[in-house]
Amino acid sequence: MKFIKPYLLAITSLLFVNCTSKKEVTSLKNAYKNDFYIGTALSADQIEEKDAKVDSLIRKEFNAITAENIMKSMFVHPQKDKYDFALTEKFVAYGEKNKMFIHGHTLIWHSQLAPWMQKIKDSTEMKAFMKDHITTIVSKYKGRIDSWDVVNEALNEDGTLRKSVFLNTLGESYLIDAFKLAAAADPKVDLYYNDYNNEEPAKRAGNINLIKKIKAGGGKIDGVGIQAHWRLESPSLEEIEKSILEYSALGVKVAFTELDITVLPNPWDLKGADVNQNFEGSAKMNPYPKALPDSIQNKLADRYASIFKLFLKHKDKISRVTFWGVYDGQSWLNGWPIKGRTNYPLLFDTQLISKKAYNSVLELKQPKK
Ligand code: 9MR
Repeated sequence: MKFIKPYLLAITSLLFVNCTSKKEVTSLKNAYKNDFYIGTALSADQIEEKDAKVDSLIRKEFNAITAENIMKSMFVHPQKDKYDFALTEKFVAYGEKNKMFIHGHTLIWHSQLAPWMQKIKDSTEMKAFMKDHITTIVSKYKGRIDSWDVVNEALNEDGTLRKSVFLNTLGESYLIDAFKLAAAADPKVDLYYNDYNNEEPAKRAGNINLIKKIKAGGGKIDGVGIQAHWRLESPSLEEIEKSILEYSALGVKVAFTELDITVLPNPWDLKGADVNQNFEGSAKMNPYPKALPDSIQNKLADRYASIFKLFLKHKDKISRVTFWGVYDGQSWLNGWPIKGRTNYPLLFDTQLISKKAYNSVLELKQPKK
């Protein structure tokens, strides 16, 4: 009997050590901890920790966070003289409490603007808005938010500048000014330009020009965000790799900021298709309302594996890979470009169970014996 206790103790502690070290590796953030941050976008409910199961999944798997909506200008700056930081406070506190990398999304974006901002017509008023908006928000979180999307989606698909309310009132100098204002408010925070499809050749060329212009004009730009709202078949790995190489050759970090992969048919691929309401409720456009067939589950897993393999190859150039949402049930892709579909773009399903794609991403760091 005398010996049983120490033996038991030794076995229990061995088990404990094993469990904790196993726990260490079986999460995305731990598996990739020496490579780049693994982030997720949080909804308002997730910021408020409304669902304990979702919350523990977030804390287990991710070490970087972006607010999916609550920091956009219409929410944070609803009236000219009124800011609402209630949810941003919770978001930043959540990241700090969980020792996560905190990314701010987004300062200057033509979309989700408050109605009062949409009415700005002249350059004096717009200049004043930009100065107040950027300075107030960035200085408030100086030293607490780690990086910012300073400008979001300023480019057209052909690489020219989008005719946004900012371009129309201020001309292209607004881009340089936005980065200057953000750097003045927090000289140490990392500043990003963020866009979708900027891995495609024409838009990429426009994005490269833009980065060069910002730098030449004396703006501080530290990184480019490739949103990565991708498909099973495209973009090609070659274009993604070229983008990583060409952007990083400019001396900026590359982040994949809103990663998800749609598995549903795209109305724009069908010639002559009218995107409007026509497809709602159509079985053709919503082929997997109940479950994803194994064949597609496997395709998704292979696609994620090849993408992460490429990311690992260039990990020295990549700062962060953030998924646009925690699990499939929450994804914006269930509502866009057609409302009411069931999509499967992320690594966790609607029940929060990890999918085959999760294993394929993890296995790249834990090769099967
Ligand atoms: O996921 C966001 C969705 O909940 C909002 O309704 C939408 C409004 O424009 O914005 C979505 O997030 C977008 C992000 O802020 C910028 N890049 C494209 C994202 C998907 O539309």
